[in-house]
Amino acid sequence: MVHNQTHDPKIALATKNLFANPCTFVAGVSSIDIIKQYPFPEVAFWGRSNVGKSSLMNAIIGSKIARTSNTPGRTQQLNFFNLGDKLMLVDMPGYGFANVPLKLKHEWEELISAYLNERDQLKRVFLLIDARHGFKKNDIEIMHFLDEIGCIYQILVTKADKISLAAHPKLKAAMEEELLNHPAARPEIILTSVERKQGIYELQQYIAML
Ligand SMILES: Nc1nc2c(ncn2[C@@H]2O[C@H](COP(=O)(O)OP(=O)(O)O)[C@@H](O)[C@H]2O)c(=O)[nH]1
Ligand SMILES: [Mg+2]
Repeated sequence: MVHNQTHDPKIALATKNLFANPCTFVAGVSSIDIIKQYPFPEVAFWGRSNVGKSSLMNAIIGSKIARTSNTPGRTQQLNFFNLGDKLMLVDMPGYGFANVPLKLKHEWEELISAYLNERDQLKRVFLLIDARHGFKKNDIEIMHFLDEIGCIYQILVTKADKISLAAHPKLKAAMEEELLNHPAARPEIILTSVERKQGIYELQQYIAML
């Protein structure tokens, strides 16, 4: 949202420089043991399947990432994308197939748990929420899990174009109220739409400032 954008020329330049870098697919890993340690910071994108993770990552990177991000079979891996040896973007496996309560029992859930608990480079988890649905039960479960392990996360609303502009403040207010129950959540919410290119630059700035 425009009002959250900063016009500080230093931040604008840092943002421009960071996202001018080429982005390359590094690896998809399914075991914590084979996750290489890279010296640069990481941000991870998480959310229900189909929430718009790949689309949003593509939007902030440009089209350079698109070819590899959505390859079938990589859905239960952590996918690492290297942005110019400056930053690693991590595409996490989506959750919420059917309405099964989340139990961290499957192999890939253990992978996620180990990754979130142990990864020193991880600077921020972005938790994506579909504007049409708001927080679902399994989103709340994930948030409690992140609170428990003390993993700082930031809510990004996706597909903001799918609800009316008039509904934006109401959605935000309801979500902000829920966030009061979540100590590891950053209080601010960024509304995004890949369709309308809304919130993309704001998110780039946020990442550059990390
Ligand atoms: N209208 C609209 N559709 C979107 C937006 N972002 C993603 N989508 C659509 O949502 C679907 C799932 O997106 P995808 O990025 O594959 O979700 P992922 O499973 O979380 O990686 C695709 O059909 C996208 O085109 C958006 O901002 N607006
Ligand atoms: Mg995807």
